[in-house]
Amino acid sequence: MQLIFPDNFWWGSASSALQTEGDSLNGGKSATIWDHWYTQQPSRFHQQIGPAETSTFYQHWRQDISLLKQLNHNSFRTSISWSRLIPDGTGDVNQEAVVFYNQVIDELLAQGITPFITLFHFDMPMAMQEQGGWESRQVVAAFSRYARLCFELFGDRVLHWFTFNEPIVPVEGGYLYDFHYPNVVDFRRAATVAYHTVLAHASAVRAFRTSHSAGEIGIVLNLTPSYPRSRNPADLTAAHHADLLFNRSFLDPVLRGEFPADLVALLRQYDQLPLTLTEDKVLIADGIIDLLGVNYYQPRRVKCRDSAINPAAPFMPEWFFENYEMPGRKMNPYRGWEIYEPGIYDILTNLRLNYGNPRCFISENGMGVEDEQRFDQAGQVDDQYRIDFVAEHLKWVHRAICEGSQCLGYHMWTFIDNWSWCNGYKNRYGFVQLDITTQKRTVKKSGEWFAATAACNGFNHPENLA
Ligand code: BGP
Repeated sequence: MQLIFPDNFWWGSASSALQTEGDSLNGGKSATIWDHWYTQQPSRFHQQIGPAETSTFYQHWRQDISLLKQLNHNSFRTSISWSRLIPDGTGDVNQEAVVFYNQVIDELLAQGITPFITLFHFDMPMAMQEQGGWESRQVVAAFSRYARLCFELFGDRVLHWFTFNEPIVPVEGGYLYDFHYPNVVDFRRAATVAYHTVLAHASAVRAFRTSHSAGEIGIVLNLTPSYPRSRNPADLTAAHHADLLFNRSFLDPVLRGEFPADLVALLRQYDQLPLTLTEDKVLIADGIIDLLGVNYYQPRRVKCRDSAINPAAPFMPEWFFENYEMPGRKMNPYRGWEIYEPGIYDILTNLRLNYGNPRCFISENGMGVEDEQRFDQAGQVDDQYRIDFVAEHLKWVHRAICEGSQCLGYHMWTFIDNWSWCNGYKNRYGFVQLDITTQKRTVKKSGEWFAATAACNGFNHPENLA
C-alpha cells in the first residue's frame, strides 16, 4: 500500500542544544544545571560521561547540516541555549553565540531546510537555578526577556518557534522522581514549577505577539495516552487522573487557555495548589499557541491502586493510579519503553475531536538502541528495526491525517546519535551513527530509508491497516 503524505509535509528530525553542541563551557557559555550536577554527582551519568562534549555540533555544524540535506530534510528542530546566549541569564548578550546561531540558521536556510527553534530544552542556566529556577517568578521574567531577544535577533528568518520542549519532564525529573537536578521530591514545589513554566510559556507567546514577528509560535509536549487496564470504573478514574496530571496539565492551558477544572479541584483537595496572582488568568489565556509539537514514545497504561496509601509518604501522582504492565506488550528493552504505534493515532484523534483539531506535527518519535555497532554491515549500521518502527508509526499518522487530523509533519528523534542526559551515549537514536572517539559521522540504513521516504513524500507499506 502506497502511503503518500500531504503536500509540503515536514520531513525532518529534532535535537537540542545541550545534547549536540558540546563546548558546554566554551564560547562564552556559562554552566547549566547539567554541568553543575555532573561536577557534584558524576556517577549519576552513564559511564560518567557528562555534558561537556556531546556530539560537537558547535564545531561541526556545517558538516552536520550537509548531512541533514543528504537525509532530504526540509525542516529541522534544535534549540537555542539560554546560557550560551545570555551567560548570566539576565544580562548582556554573548556575541559569539549570536554569530554561531546566525551561522546555523543561515546555513539551514541556504540548504533549503526550515529551522524550527525551541527556546528551552531542559537546560536551565545554573545562574537562574541559583535564583530558584522555575520556582521563582523572577526567572519567569528573565525567560520572557530571553525569548524577546531571540525573536529580535533571529525572528527575521526563524518562522517556527517553540517555547518549551516537554515542560513536564523537568517537573517530573527535578521535583518528583529524582532524575534531573535539583533532585527534589515535593509535589507542591513540582506544581509551582509546572505553573510557572506555563506562565513563562505564556509570557513568551505574549512577547512574540507584541514583537509582531512573522511566523508562528507553539510548544512541544510529550503526550502519553493513558490507557486503563479495564473498563472498570476504578481503572477508568485512574486513567483520567494520570491524563490530567501528565497530559492535560500543559495541553489544556496551551490549547484552551486554562487549566482543567478537575485538575485544579484535585490539587485543592490535597492542598497542593501553587500560589497564583489574579492577573495570571489573562496571561495564561494569552498563551494559546499556533502550532503544537507532539512527542510520542510510549503509552501510559494504568490501573487503580491495589494497596492503600501511606498517609505519611510524600504526596505523589501515584496516589491516584498504579502503572500497569500489560501482558504481552511490545517493548524496547534498551530504554524500557513500550512500543505501541496506534498511540500516535489516538493522540492525533484526541486533538482533532476534543481540542478543535489544532495545527500540529509529530515533533519527536524514536527508538534508542544499545550497542548498535553489533548491527554493522560493511561499515554501516543496518538498523532495520528503526525503519520498521518509523514505518509503523507513519502508517498510523497517515490514517489520522486521512480522517482529518491537521498533522503537518513528522520529525524523528534524532538526526545524529547524541548525549541523552543521564543515559549518556547508552542508547543510540540517530539516523547518523556517531563514533564518539573520532567524531566520525556515518549514515545508517534508516537514514537512507528516511531520505528516500522524504524525497517521495511517502513510502510503500507492505500491509493494509487492520
Ligand atoms: C525526549 C527528549 C529528548 C530525548 C528523547 C529520548 O523526552 O525531548 O531530549 O532525549 O526524549 O529520550 P532519552 O534520551 O531519555 O532516551
